[in-house]
Amino acid sequence: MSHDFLAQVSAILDSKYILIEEEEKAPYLTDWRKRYTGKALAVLLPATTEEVAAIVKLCAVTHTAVVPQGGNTGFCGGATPDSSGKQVILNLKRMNQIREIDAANQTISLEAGCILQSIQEKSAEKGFLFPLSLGAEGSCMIGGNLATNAGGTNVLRYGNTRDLCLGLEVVTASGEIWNGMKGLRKDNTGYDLRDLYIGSEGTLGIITAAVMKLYPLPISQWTTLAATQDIDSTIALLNLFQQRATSLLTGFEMMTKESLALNEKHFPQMANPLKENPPYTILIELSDHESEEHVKQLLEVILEEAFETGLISDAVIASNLSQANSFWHMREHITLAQSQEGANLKHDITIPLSSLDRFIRDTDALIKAKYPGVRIINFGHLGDGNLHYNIAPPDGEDFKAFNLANEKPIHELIYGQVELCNGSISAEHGVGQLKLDGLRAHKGEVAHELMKTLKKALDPQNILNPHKVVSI
Ligand code: FAD
Ligand code: 2HG
Ligand code: ZN
Repeated sequence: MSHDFLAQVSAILDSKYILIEEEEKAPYLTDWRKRYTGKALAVLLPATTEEVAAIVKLCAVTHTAVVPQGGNTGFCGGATPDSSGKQVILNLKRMNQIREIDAANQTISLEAGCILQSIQEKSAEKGFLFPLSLGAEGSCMIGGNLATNAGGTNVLRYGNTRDLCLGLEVVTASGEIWNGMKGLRKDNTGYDLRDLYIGSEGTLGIITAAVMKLYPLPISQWTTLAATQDIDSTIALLNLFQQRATSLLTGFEMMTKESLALNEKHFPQMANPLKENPPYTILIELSDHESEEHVKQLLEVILEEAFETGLISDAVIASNLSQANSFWHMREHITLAQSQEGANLKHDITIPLSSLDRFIRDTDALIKAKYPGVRIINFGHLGDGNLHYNIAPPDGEDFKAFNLANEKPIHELIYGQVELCNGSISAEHGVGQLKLDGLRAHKGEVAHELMKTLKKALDPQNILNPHKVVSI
């Protein structure tokens, strides 16, 4: 069967785009965190939608499972094949053309393999903002962003990837091409297929192209770091900014003292500019389409009010772009500092803002009581109620042994608290293979069964990224 597949796929792709040697395949077989390594019959590199369709048709005929892959920066092992060596990876990096920037419609039509940063740059050249922004933007691809419904640092103002998408082109499990490339802001013609494919992590179809929204470029951006002493004043600070700055508030990120201490350990040049690394450091960004002065004055007035009411004890406003960038780098480097430290246990969760204080207080207390000395590396997109509530073993303890013994009960404890607060066990990173069991346990019976029904209907042979998200 596998020889059949390889023989037939060479009629679709030039042999240099069919990787079968171990050393050629290796870079595609392990995820970014090096948590999962799989095997693959081949890594396929198509350049057109028609090639993708022909490959998936062949997969359907030969019952070959296919694992779609973009930049391979995902955190849930969704783009890593299993260990059978029978699955093929379909990496879309050669599909990297921008098809059109429609200035009047404020949209960009582009192929799935476009790298996020290059989309931002190309949009800016035409005077537009493409607001999706995340730490992996130099290598993740829009197809992967759509497949995971990625979030990032601008969700507060512009929404997540789903909110930015107007149309899709998808290759279905039988190898047909669905052309939904419409740049419409209204289209109520029955079930929303676009929304079904977004966030489906390659389990329902292969996204080959998309129409995404563009926005006017802001003319001025002001970034500040502010110190808070506890989570209650942090939420109150967010509410103050939401009330006073309304839609000019484009970023509200939270970093705990422990997160920034870890950063400083691995990247000493990234020391917190606030005095004495406070319990919570908040990165706030305002963006404006009016004058520089307007937004700066607004920021100063709000910070003054926050000082006077005791919500913050210290603040630094970035005086230029390079200082603003250094604040953002500090925030983005926490993930890198964690991976240098060791394989921490990640919990990408959302909690309603009104329950965040309870969640943090209760969960911190439970974790500290049960696992004395563990490090809680808690940071995230606070404006969205999205915490990266990550756990590392006590300083000096072996990560591997700690994780082996404690991973499951720690996940259970944290996800139990998430459930008590009516939150979600995956805010923005998706499910992949990492949270397959978690989804089964926490999504709710009815929702889980409906998801399985959809999977069976759209991929009856179970060839699209099997055993990711849901198992059927
Ligand atoms: P991949 O990792 O290649 O794939 C992810 C999933 O999508 C897999 O299940 C894969 O099978 C599927 N897939 C990929 N392409 C397609 C396609 N064309 N059609 C169908 N399915 C497809 N994520 C956030 O949400 N917010 C963040 O702030 C954030 N920050 C990060 C910072 C760092 C340093 C890193 C390394 C990662 C971060 N991530 C973040 C996670 C990751 O970057 C996102 O999940 C991103 O959207 C994945 O894109 P990718 O192209 O790398 O996809
Ligand atoms: C971020 O917000 C990413 O920086 C990564 O989503 C989070 O490392 C993490 O857990
Ligand atoms: Zn994040």
